[in-house]
Amino acid sequence: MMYMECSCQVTCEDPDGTSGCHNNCTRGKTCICPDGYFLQGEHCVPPEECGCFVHGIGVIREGEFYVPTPNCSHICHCNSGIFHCTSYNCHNDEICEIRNDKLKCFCEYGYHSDGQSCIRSTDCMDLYKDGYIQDGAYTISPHGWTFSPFEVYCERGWTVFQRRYDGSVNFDRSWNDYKEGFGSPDHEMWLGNEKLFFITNQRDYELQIDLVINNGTSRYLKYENFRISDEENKYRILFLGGYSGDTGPFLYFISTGYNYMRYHKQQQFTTRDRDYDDHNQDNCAVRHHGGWWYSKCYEINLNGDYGNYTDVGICLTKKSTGTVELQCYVSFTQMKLRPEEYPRC
Ligand SMILES: [Ca+2]
Repeated sequence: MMYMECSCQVTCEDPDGTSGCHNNCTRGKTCICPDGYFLQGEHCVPPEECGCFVHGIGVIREGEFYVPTPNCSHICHCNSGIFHCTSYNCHNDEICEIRNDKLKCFCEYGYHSDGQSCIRSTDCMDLYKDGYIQDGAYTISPHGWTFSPFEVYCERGWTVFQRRYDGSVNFDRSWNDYKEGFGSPDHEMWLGNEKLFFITNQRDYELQIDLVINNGTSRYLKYENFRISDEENKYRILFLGGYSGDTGPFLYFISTGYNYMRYHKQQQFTTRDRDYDDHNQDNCAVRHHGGWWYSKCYEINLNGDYGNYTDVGICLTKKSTGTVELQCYVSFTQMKLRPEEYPRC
């Protein structure tokens, strides 16, 4: 063993060293095993000598398990440093496969486990409540959705449906593209109006818009009760409730009680090939190069030009003493949904 500053001690019971790290670090200098060795009792041993070592995987933590067979017919739990293997079978709604480098029975896509059985994942909050807390792409299937489950990006329980940060994805697209969605969950994307309709109509959702300005400052706009209609009603914004946010003086008139999205409430969606805006002479989506809930035309348009004006970024309108000007300083946008019943922090 070596005598050194506090470090994370890996043991056969705790191969990540998380508990040893915590304990040892409160005591300052201590004796720990050299790199590559695990503490077992009072001795340092190579990992192969730990009781719950698996070739190709490593040391399995005490209380954890691994599945040794490709068809998930057995499961082996590590108890008191020894594997105890029993027969194992995937249920009807489960499939045996490797996800995140781990082989086991997983719920089918669009479903998640509540510890007992597989239940439908209708949004990211369903997954988050059942322990899927890592940000990333997950598969959901909202109530009423009869097509294949689809991927969304989940961020601490929020379901993200729009994101832009470098202008690499073209947002000047057709009605059908906006209906189906485009881009990919962890990059620039529009989830799709049809999916958005099904998500927002299964319960009440709050809408949050995250913005980053060119200088790196993060801001947000939040609205209670956001819901859109179906395609027959042109994906109109049916509900848009109370506003809150921290846009402050940077977005000028926010501080006076005005909010951008309110201008778009009750508006139908317009794309370059379907004009449902309030502008008699023009199609706002053609003029501003992206589908949106235009009126005549917008006060916020997160799907419009990215970096085509003097400043780099997405444009918002700024009204001051009777004049209207564009300010194109938003470099990052994200639109996301969370059920209203989620407790406020
Ligand atoms: Ca028009």
